[in-house]
Amino acid sequence: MITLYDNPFSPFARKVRLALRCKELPFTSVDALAHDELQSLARKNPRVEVPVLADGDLIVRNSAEIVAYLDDRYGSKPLLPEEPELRVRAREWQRIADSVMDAILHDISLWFWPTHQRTDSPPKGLYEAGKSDLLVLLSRFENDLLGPFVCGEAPSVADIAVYPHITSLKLLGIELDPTRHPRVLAWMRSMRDLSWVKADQLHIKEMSALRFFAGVPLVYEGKRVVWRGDRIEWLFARGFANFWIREHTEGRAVLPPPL
Ligand SMILES: N[C@@H](CCC(=O)N[C@@H](CS)C(=O)NCC(=O)O)C(=O)O
Repeated sequence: MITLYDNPFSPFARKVRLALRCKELPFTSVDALAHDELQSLARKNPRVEVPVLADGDLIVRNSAEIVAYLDDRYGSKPLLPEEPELRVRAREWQRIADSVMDAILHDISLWFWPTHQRTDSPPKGLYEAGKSDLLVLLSRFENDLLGPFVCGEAPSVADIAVYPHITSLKLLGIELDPTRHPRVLAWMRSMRDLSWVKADQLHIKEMSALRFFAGVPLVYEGKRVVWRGDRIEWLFARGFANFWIREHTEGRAVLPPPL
């Protein structure tokens, strides 16, 4: 029996749910970032991060390792292509999604989160720097798409890693442009047409309604933000180190436990 320590708003958890649904593996989802689940999550993952997958007694942490494990254990509908060149491409786009797209989107979106009641404004120029870097990545993605999916005819780990990030662009006011990004838009349609992507969209919709229904007390941390390395790296590289240091000094930015 598979249990996913999950969260409806985590792009990494979404990647794993998409892998499970693509492979038609039944699973139970636990919203592990909710207050009353955090201690239990900490026992499974010392970094207190989702996703974590429990397959019977086996615990697998970190989305890329979980998807690789699912491919190793459950061969049907492999998420890594056969050819070495395509495997390089699939892994590279997964890494770009996990470490660069995620970092930028995380850093510029704090003021948009329904779980955080921030009353301040983003540091001047942060949103613009994020938008400009995301547009560079989108152009690269546009030029690199091989077919309806990143590696050609079949979806791979690259598609399920990138998709959660691209779907969040609209919320941040970043629109895909039919003249600059026609192939990315076609790829979005190919993704949305997959029955297992549709099923997961429904899951997110239902969980959001449950979590943010008027009058329901907030089940997530509302003030402190856990900052992983990649997210700090992008912020510092773009000249916003002072913002992070102030956040940390004032107790709003915390780091994952080091071990
Ligand atoms: N490298 C990890 C990253 C996972 C990650 O950053 N998870 C975030 C949610 S998107 C998390 O659980 N953060 C802890 C928190 O927000 O309390 C993976 O790929 O699984």
